[in-house]
Amino acid sequence: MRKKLMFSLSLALLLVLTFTAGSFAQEYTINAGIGLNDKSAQYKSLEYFKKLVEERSDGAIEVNLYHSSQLGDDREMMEALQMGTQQMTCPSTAPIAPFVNGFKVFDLPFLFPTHEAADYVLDGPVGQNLLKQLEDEGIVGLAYWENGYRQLTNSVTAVESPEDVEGLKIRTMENPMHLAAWEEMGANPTPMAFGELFSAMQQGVVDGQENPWGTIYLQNFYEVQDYTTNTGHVYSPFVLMISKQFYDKLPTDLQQTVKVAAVEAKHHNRRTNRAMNAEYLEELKDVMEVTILTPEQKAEFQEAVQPVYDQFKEEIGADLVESVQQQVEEFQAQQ
Ligand code: KDG
Repeated sequence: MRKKLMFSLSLALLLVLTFTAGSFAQEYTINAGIGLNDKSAQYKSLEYFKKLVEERSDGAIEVNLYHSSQLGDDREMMEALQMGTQQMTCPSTAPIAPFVNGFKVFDLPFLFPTHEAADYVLDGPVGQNLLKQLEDEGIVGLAYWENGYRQLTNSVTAVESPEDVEGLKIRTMENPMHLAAWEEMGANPTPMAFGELFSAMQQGVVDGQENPWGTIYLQNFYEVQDYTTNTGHVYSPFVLMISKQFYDKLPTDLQQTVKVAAVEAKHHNRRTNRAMNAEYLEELKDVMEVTILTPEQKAEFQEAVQPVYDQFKEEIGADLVESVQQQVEEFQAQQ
């Protein structure tokens, strides 16, 4: 009798344990999509994020990764986050500007002199305040990751000065300041989603584009572009973001798990991305004609795009532009 009771109790315990474990397993699914491919630093850091979140949530959160615009372009994915049909994405700040106007500030040309100055501003009050503003749009901004300094490529000519850019058809991200900067240099810019870019270059719809070295190499742009120049005309941050609808449904401890992992993966991302950009510039020297500008030549580009500041200062908000510039100066002074 006693044996029978013990057996029934053990069975009941087993059932309870199985049920509880089952109910914790994979309760939430994060589908995360990006435009770059699975060799990018962005994807590698998402893999790192996935590992952290799945381990620390004991499998309660499953993270599925989609690269190469499989879930859509940056704008479409942000809209999906708003609707709650996709949970996570990581666009450049440029296509975020139509959602939160203040994000325009980071795409001003030659704003950040160094990676570290960018980190200082993005991780500081101005950057964090802009992330917060995404919440009114149904999106939670988790952390700034890094796309990096953008460099020009084209299939027509070696570019050493803004005059060489004259008349080139350049694809830009969907952002008015990127368009304006290339117009100031005399190019013929056209906005386009990232997923359409390779074939547009292949078919000669555009002559060139601009992206960090890692992207130029890993997306095989050198197959359809002969020339590249280290214009470094803009530092492009990424924002790792999650659907507010989804995030609000997570219990507080799991929200914390996601948030902490996003920030840890930010460090992984900045480190990996910087190493990759340096490494792939060297690789590109074997497959493209690489022009490295002297500081004087670079200054000519900087001067050519200066009117963009006056053109957009009011639209962005003069206070915001000035506070970013002040913080950059503050950082430089501490060095
Ligand atoms: O995954 C990020 C891409 O979708 C995109 O933001 C990359 O810099 C980019 C571009 O040129 O569109």
